[in-house]
Amino acid sequence: TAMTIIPVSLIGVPTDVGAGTPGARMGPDALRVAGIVQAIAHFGVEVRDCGNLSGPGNPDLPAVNGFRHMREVAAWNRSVHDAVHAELHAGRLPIMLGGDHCLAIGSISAVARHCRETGKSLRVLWFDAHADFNTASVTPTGNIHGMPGAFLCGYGPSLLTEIGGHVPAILPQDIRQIGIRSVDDGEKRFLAEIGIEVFDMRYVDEVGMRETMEQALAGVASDTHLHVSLDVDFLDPEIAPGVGTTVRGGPTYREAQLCMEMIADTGRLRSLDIVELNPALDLRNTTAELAVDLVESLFGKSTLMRLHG
Ligand code: EXY
Ligand code: MN
Ligand code: MN
Ligand code: MN
Repeated sequence: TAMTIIPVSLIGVPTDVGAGTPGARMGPDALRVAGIVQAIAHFGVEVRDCGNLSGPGNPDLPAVNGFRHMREVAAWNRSVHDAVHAELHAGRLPIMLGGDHCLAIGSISAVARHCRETGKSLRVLWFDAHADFNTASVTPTGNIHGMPGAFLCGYGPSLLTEIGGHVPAILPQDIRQIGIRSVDDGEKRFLAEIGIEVFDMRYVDEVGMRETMEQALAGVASDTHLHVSLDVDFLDPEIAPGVGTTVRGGPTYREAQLCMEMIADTGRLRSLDIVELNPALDLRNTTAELAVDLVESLFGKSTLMRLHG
């Protein structure tokens, strides 16, 4: 199996301007306290903690034209885009320490731009309880962390769709969503209309996580840049209480580990978002520690030296 030997850069993104419940701004430090640097360095990978990006605070304002905090979200994501693009250029593997899921607008648009420049194909694995594909006209909340998928596919105001310099940043066929179990009505229609491949919890229940991940990874090749966007609300709230938008019926500890182990086996992981961790809602930092466990598996923790096969 291919182990990742690419040097890693940790980028703290202490935003919660895209979320309905504040607290994710404390996520980056909770992940550091849970030992994310040491956990990755353990595998012989060079790790640089770039510290936290800065951006606007959370003004906690109501929605305007269907969006809460659009300008603040755009400001954060311009910084995220530039930081991610710079690390990819330097040949490094950027890991976003979030922060709410709006940060995927900047990270994935930078990844897509880099793929365009280097002739790589892109596969985004979106692990989440939610689809995050709302638009201004259908969102029930105006919270932008429920919309990044739509902006990345080119649907939305130019302030948020043009951050990577190319509209759309990505195509629906670049994405696979895993673990989904809470989708709004208008969002459901939109997902079907543009053809997003969704492996929802019903599907995981019916075919199992191994088959689900084999399908989600199908077509990943030696020229593929694999981006993982890991929303910790993907996990069952019994094991991951430290998130603002829990939804019952998520993957177990082992199902989630299997996802990460199968990604490690591809050797194609090149960028990662860890988002929506809310330390104000966590119990003794257990959700942060769980996220670090999953990162260890992404870097090959569970890979044994096999005698056969
Ligand atoms: N679909 C709901 C909304 O748009 O408000 C909830 C979105 C939660 C988004 C979290 C981060 O994944
Ligand atoms: Mn570039
Ligand atoms: Mn979510
Ligand atoms: Mn999300």
